[in-house]
Amino acid sequence: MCALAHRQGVTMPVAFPPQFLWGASTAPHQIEGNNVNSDFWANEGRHPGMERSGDACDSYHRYSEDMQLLADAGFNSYRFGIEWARIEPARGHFSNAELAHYRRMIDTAKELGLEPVVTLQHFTTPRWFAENGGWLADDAPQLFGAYVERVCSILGDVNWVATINEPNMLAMMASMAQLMASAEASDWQSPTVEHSSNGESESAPSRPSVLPDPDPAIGRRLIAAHEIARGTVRRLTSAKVGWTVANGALVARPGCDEVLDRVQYVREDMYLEASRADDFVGVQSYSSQWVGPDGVEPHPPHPDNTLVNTAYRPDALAIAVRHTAAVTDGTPVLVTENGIAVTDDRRRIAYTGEALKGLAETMQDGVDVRGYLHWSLLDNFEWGHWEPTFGLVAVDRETFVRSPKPSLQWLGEVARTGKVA
Ligand code: IFM
Repeated sequence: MCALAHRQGVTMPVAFPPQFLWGASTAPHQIEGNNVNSDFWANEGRHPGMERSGDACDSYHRYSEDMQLLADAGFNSYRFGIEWARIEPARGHFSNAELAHYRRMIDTAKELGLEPVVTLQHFTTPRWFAENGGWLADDAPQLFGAYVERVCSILGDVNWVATINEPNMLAMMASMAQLMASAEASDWQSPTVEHSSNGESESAPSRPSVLPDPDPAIGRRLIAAHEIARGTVRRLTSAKVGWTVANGALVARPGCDEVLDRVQYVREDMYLEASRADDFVGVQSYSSQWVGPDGVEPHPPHPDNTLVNTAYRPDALAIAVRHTAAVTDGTPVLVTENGIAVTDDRRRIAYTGEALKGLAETMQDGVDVRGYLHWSLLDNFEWGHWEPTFGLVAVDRETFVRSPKPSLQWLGEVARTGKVA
């Protein structure tokens, strides 16, 4: 698979291959609404500054409208998640009605010509699982495995399954939860909103440092859970199976290579190494950060910073893809998230165009990239905040009316033609 055709020494224009997956990604808790049996729902509103998900985008009921928008614009894929807290709202009690709901979503995607990329766990777990000790409980991998086994009953003809979304962020969220618990009255710190800014966000307060490292003990537990789930998906379906890893596109300052290696191992590489035996690895990248003598440096304040206080770095995707390919020893890459939280949609188009050109260059250099799924289809619940808008489509949170932004048509055109203008 190569993005660039070479004929008799002549370089043809950059183009993505015809079978390339073009889509957008979502996560159940962020768009469905009323995920009342989940651990995140139970904690919403507990901290000053933390907003509730509530009805979210009501995609639980409006998923076909959402998928239709994608299909009409020219995309051929949709990544969405199955919510464990709905499938197994009480330990050992599995809901056939909810399994049927997600099966209808798979059918709808297929009918519309959208290849479903299905995530089995995206940050949230059932409340009972959290009360059982969460991912650190001895039986956590087996409990996840039991859920995955049930879900496989509806995945027979699904070709792409991601077991766990951003296990490294999940493990980092556990470190953050400990910090938050020791400062109960402190302002809510979303795991996906960086601390420092003077960019677009006026409501995000300045905070002193970068996000904490993921807890490696939880990381090892998640790897065990992933391996059980991978085996189950392979046994019961014919899907390609992998997981999706958050990639900070970290770059060493001169003389700081050893610090980078140390930091990158605990933040990313232990999870990427676990992808070596997978059928694909999901790359999720938004921005890039320097690593100096003291570790990861905060995003520098800059007027171009995004609504989640990250630097405007469309080159991050190519850095992330190259690093992932190197650490996984060539596991096929699916870009499962890339995007930008901005109010000005022209900046989303500019950012995505640059990111895609960088992605094409990685493919010219031989990286096996199978698709690009933009984060996100809809403006959605950004883990305690509604202000950061990542969507190709705006959503009125009172009426749930969807309003496509110009970026939806623009990226749909890229999908249809395989070319970035
Ligand atoms: O919204 C999140 C998503 O849930 C996981 N990856 C990063 C996104 C943007 O912050």
